[in-house]
Amino acid sequence: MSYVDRIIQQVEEKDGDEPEFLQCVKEVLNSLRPVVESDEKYEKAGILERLVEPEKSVVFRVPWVDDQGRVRVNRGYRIQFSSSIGPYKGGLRFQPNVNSSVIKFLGFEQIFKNSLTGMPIGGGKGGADFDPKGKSEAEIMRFCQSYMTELFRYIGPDTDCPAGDMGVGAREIGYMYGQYKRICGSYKAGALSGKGLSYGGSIGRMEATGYGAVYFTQEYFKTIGRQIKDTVFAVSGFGNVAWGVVKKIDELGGKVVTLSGPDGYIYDPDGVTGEKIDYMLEMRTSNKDCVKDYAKKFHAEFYPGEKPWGKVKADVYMPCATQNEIHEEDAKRILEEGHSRILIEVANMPTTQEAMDLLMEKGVTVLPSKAVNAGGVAVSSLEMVQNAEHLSWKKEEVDERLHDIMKDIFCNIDKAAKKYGCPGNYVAGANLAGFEKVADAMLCQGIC
Ligand code: 2IT
Repeated sequence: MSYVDRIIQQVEEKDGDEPEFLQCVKEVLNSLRPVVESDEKYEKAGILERLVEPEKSVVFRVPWVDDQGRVRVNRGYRIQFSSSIGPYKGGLRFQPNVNSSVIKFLGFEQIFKNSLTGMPIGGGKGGADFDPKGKSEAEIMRFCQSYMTELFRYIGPDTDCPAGDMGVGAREIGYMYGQYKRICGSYKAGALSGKGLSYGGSIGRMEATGYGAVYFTQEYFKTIGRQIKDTVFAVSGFGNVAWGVVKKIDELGGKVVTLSGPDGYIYDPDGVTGEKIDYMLEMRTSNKDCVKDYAKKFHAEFYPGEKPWGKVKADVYMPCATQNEIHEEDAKRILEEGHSRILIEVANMPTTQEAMDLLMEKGVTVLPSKAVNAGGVAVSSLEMVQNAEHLSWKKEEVDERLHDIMKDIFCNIDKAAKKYGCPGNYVAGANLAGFEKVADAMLCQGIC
């Protein structure tokens, strides 16, 4: 049995009850065959068996009191997956469907994504099965404070630096940072990123994931002679990531015609522009978790319970909502609709393996999320740099560095795909390029 097959089998046996984790381990390991099976040094050093096992993971109780005085308890997580190339780095997700499988898949992805940024950051992820929907401001603050009261002992500027993810934005980071500072008794700004601009945050962090995704898209477009301004995009989601994507596409003259939420999708053939973009932020902070209100306010079409894949005419599909939102039947519909041949993943792992295999087999170009959305964590890392320097950079400086990082990522994954004999397969290219640096660091540092 080959090295890759042996490790996949081992993960199936040990972690077979964690479907999302198993899904992303299989995707990554299968594409690493050309490198790990070409030289026995990887197997000798146990690189893969070490990579699939988190260095440390903590699960903890998060007790808090709701506005009615009732005691509530949620489950908190922090998985510190790999510190081979730097301190653990990765977001916190507050969502009811958070469990150890979801956090482990996100943490595993983060190892390779962070490596692709070229910054010295390891991989980690955390969160809680807390549902921000319908919670009051005071409840959110109490929850964040309680969460940090346990998390604080595991993080720090040189240890582990969490940031936001779904359900965790600037407001939540603010409450968590306040509690962290209080417990520590010192101002360690680099222990959290995504902070507000008045207390150590980086300008441009809020936009970074979305802007980075569009800069990345521009690099790919150069290879096929396309421009953002002549392109119609179908986007899903309406949160922070979708917002940044829509804002940058609009600025560059392109058109976004859909947004989605758990309640369905909206189709706005005039394009999401101007005040409609600002309204996306209002929808997120309202904690209602739906997009129907957009359709009402701006006279757009609303399709309850549906997703836009293959249902609207667009040149490019850009899932920005959550994992596994494009299933095999969506992929079939995209192929039948026949207009779009480009899928740009922005959410983490938005495509199921079956859908991905089908689309790629039929020649659809897939740009993988761990490369496309790396701009978010890249600017988080720039925030850590600014915090270490006790300085704040100007908008132009952050934006220029983000732009350069995204260009480099595209160039590196394209090169890796060619080097290992799968030109144009950006999914494999991203895994291979991300892996190279991490594996090299592991080989240098001995068995640890
Ligand atoms: O998925 C991601 O890369 C994030 N949620 C951002 C992580 C970070 O540390 O900025």
